[in-house]
Amino acid sequence: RLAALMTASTLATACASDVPEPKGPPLIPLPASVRMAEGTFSLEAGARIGLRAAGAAPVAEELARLLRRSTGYALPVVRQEAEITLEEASGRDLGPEGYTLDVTPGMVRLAASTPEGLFRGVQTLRQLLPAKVESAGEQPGPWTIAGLSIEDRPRFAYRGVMLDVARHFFTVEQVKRYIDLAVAYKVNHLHLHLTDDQGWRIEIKSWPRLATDGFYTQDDYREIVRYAAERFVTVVPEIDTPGHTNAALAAYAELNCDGRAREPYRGREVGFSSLCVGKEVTYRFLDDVVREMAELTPGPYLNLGGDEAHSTDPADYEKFVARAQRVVDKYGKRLMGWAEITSGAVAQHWNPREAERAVAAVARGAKLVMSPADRSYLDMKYTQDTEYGLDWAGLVEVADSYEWDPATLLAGVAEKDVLGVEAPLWTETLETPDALEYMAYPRLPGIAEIGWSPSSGRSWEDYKGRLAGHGPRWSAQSVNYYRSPEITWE
Ligand code: TNX
Repeated sequence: RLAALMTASTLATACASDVPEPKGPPLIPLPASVRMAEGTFSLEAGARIGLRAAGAAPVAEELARLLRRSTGYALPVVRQEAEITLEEASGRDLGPEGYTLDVTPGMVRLAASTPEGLFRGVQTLRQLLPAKVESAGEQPGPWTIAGLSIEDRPRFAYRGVMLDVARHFFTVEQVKRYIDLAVAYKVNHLHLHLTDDQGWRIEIKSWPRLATDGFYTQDDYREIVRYAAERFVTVVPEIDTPGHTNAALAAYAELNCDGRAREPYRGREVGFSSLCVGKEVTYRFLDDVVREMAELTPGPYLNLGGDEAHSTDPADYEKFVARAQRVVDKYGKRLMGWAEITSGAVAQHWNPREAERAVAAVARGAKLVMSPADRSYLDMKYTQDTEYGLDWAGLVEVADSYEWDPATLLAGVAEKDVLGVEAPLWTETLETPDALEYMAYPRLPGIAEIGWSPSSGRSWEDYKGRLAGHGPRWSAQSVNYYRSPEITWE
């Protein structure tokens, strides 16, 4: 009997047993369960994509588009069982994002309870094919996949990336590429840090002077939201308040307590700006901004920041957040913020030196998104010599960013308190897509795996072997990734 049973945990410990088990495919994130099977599937020129699931035509078309580019095959999408079939899971609920994937010599069968589950499964299928499948131009075959059977679903519901488009602005096309690269790792939230001291990057129609230079019109923003939704990614907009607001304080004099407009700011300091908590105009401003952002946001969350409000009096801070919570409620959204926020449904743990804030948020009933700066901040330098980035939370090599668990990181925070994980990318030092990619790859896939895969199956030794196989995938897409010496790249 050649077929070997491998669960996530035996995959990781395969070499410890006497019987040599076949190495699993280098998938990231590691699926909940992988069983190798006999035989090999080969994608041939005459293959079709069979669609037998309601609402999943865009998913089938997206798969076809991807495979056509590199194989050059026609790959028509047909409404019957075919060589690659996408279907509704029969008789069982795999959850909103779960899927099964069976590869046999005659057929690839992907099944899920939702189109979203099929989309996540398509990402696994991509990674089972040779790296050249990611190329933009036609490549020679063969296009084979070893027989196997996967059953998979995520550990956490929220697996996010954050992009700071305030310190440096990134265009709609650049954000789309950032989304494209991240969804391959089953990321399902894009948190956009839209405003900060250095810039206000989203058009607000009722306060037209906020965004003047390098910003998204509301139509641009809708296009990002639409593009993300097509890939089952929820956009979480962040309007940082009451600190990190110099751009607004520069645009509108009346938002300052002294009524005098601030100078535009280009530096890297934090904590020097604050909305004027005592003025009613502040709440008209907040109401207008939250209303317009809520209208633009199909997802449940509105993030109002709340971090590093060092220039806001603590009592004023509490007052401000309480009113902000009411405004967000009024427009039917759930308040999200950094761990300092004293209200809200979701708080984000970020500062390793202030873990007690995250624990306090849990005590107030919030769920946590875990983004510890010394693990998941993609703007931290890898080594002293890294050309870009900051090091206030330390140097974060690939192993450092991978070897932690959201449910055991903080005393007083358990699995049930955790909504998920996020990898934020702050852009004080990053001006180009190449720089973004250099900091995000290869760390972002590790954070995505921490959010998706069962902790029992994860180990650095196993992960670094799988990660090595992703270098050629990034090369095929011209991703400017960091060739970490911790990895023996393929
Ligand atoms: C801390 S994380 C900040 C940001 C900086 C970042 C740089 C957080 C809530 N605040 O304003 O850009 O560090 O790593």
